[in-house]
Amino acid sequence: MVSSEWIRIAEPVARAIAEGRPVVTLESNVIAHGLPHPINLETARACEEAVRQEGAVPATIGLVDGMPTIGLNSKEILVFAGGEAPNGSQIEKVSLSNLAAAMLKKAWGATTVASTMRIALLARADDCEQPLVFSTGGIGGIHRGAINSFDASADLVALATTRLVCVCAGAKSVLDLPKTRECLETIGVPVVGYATQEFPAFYSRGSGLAVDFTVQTPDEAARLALSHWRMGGRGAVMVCVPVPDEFELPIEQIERATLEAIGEARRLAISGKALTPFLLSRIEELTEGRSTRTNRAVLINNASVAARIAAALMATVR
Ligand code: PSU
Ligand code: MN
Repeated sequence: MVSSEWIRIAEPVARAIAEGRPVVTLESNVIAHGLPHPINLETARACEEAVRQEGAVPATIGLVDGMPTIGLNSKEILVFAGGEAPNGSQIEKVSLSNLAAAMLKKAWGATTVASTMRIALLARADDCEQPLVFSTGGIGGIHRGAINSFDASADLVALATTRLVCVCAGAKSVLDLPKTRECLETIGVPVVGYATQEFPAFYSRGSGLAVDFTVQTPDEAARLALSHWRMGGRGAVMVCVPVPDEFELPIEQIERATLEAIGEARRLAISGKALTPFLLSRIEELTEGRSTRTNRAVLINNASVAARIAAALMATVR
């Protein structure tokens, strides 16, 4: 374990980076707050395994006793999956605005797309430009009703400012996808379709919205990302991988569950940070677990594609 006063990097991760081998970073919020127990634990392990299968090193990121940790060990992942810190308190959802506070409080923090990506960049030495890859299910974005609530995920801010490849199945379909898509364009994030022309809708393969560019191989994705950064791009490149066919859920079915969950959230006055976890868990119940099965497949498939892109990036920059 490579540690400083404010960061811990697991040995295999530090070594891979020093030797220029591919690494895939993964978030912990989806483990603690995105999937039900015990599928969350099994999925977290399966994602790491998928990364290893493709010859890359997985690095799941979270806050352990306030310490940003790049490469959680299996005991730590078990704690995140249980949702409860060793002192008995609930594991907090940590994004950009509460990261520093969670560190000072020495909290166990489940990091979102935004905070995970930010911490991921700290895995490298100051002078190291090694390209990094991050993999998740669906990014956060502009919530439905944002016109009144102003609820837009800090994931968008992180995507605009964090230079790595973000592999995902588009944005979570509980969001306002057209507005999220517009926002990605505004902030200059290339939205790349992995063997698709459409911006995926997370549980479903298509949304009717277009991507900026379609790649067919990890190598093409790597070249697009490097070209974006060479032209001064300072943010992420989003590589959108549609859910594998056999796990796709019909968009009407998900939409029905989503509208019902959103209605309930409104009646219960659930908003802000609590909204996304609430919607995901209600949709899980309303679809009798089908959404979870699909979410799991998306996460594992994305981790595997991310590992191949990481390998292609390393081969290209070498
Ligand atoms: N996508 C999923 N499951 C999740 C999330 C996204 O399939 O649990 C989580 C991610 O951690 C993402 C967060 O960063 O939701 C966004 O939350 P918010 O909308 O509150 O920013
Ligand atoms: Mn929000």
